[in-house]
Amino acid sequence: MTLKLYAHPFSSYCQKVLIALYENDTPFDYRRLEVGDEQAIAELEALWPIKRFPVLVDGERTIVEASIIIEHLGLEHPGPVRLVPEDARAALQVRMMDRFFDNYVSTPQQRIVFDSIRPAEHRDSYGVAEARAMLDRAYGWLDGSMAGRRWAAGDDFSLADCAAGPALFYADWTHPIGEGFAHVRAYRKRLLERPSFARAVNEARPYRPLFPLGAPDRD
Ligand SMILES: N[C@@H](CCC(=O)N[C@@H](CS)C(=O)NCC(=O)O)C(=O)O
Repeated sequence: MTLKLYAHPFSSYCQKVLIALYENDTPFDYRRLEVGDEQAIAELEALWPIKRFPVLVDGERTIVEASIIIEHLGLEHPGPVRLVPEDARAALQVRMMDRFFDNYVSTPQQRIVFDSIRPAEHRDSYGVAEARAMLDRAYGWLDGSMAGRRWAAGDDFSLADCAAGPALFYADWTHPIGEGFAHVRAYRKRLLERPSFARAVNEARPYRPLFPLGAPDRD
């Protein structure tokens, strides 16, 4: 049964799942949600009225939420790279770091970007300042955590690194990771060198003009 992924190459949560698929060379049909493709968007809405992506269709099942999709792939379509460890305690550490990147890096990053595309009279400068403060706290905590660590949860590339790649990629564009956070900067660089993430970043290159804050000329 072929997997079908509803996704957009420039979306951070879609890249998170693409990294997992590319890590294991898992075959899938890529249903691209291009801007203006009403048919693809209607299919997405029929599957998931919340209208957030990625969404994975596996036979009769529709799976939503990037982390859950990656967990599903590990259970139903495992490959040589295990992204969630079999050991329950090690898996908990991976899931904790995955939550950290979604909740405290991606969420404030998106809050800043979405604010920038609101009509001027609906902008929320207080909310944006809170989001920037959260990103600084997140960078600080992560810097200590990554000292002496190669990947987010230790020696092995995991679900948490799938989350970290796009989260730190766009967070740095949105609220630059200062030189004081050397371990975070080095980790972001390592992530960019990982072939699965490098491929996702390359596939998204043509969409950079869409970045509302203006994409920097790097990465
Ligand atoms: N919690 C969801 C978040 C998904 C999400 O926010 N996706 C964004 C793209 S990165 C989206 O669907 N944006 C469409 C919109 O905001 O209308 C997950 O982990 O998959």
